[in-house]
Amino acid sequence: MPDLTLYVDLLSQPARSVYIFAKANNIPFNHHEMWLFKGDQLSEDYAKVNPIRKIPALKDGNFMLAESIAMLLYMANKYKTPDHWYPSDLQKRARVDEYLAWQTLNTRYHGCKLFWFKFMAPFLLGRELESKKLEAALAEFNNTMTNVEDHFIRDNPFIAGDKISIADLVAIVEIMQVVGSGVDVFESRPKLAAWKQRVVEAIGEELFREAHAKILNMKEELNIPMPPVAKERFKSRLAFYNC
Ligand SMILES: N[C@@H](CCC(=O)N[C@@H](CS)C(=O)NCC(=O)O)C(=O)O
Repeated sequence: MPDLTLYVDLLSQPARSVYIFAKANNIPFNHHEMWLFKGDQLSEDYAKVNPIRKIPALKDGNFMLAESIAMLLYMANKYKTPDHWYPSDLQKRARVDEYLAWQTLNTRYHGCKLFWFKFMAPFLLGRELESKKLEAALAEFNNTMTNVEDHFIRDNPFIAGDKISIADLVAIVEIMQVVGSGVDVFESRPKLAAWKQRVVEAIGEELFREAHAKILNMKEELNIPMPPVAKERFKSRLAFYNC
């Protein structure tokens, strides 16, 4: 059995990034399936792996790690993955670092907010959110996508230049979360759509499809009863996004 275990639910965008990275690089790992909507992240057993109780988590022997970006860099370093994922070239690496620093309060935050507005909040509250709120969240996300195109992709095939890096992987899983909530992000953005196609080809179409099957089929998830403890946990997040 491999030493490395990844605790993932492919509904989660950070979980998809570590899963895709490990698979695309043929890194051997135990796939520990977690179920966010059932509240697996709240169990005492999981708290021993990740006391922050968020998904994903990485365990390598006795070493435990939270935070997907740290996991991606750990795997890139430990398994000496091809240089393009986290380039040794100073300025290319700085481009990757720039996106990884920026995305937290931009693609990740605004993408998650839209996902919560379009999907989680109606499910938890039993009603749609006011259209004004939705429009504002959509505008913020659109502004973020313009920054991704104009500042991060520019005229390059990928964020760090000619080849895919961790930055592209983190960006695509974040954007696909919004696609999963029913927004056609690529429709009026040919530059972003062309970049997405290059990212999918670099990752491999089959792996990309497999990793995104769950998020692109979100409605199925809602047919599974959510235990009260998980429902309360998610309801407590509504205020974070100002739903
Ligand atoms: N910054 C963390 C975010 C982890 C995170 O927020 N995970 C969410 C799913 S996307 C989660 O576990 N939520 C469940 C909960 O809060 O109970 C990372 O990149 O790993």
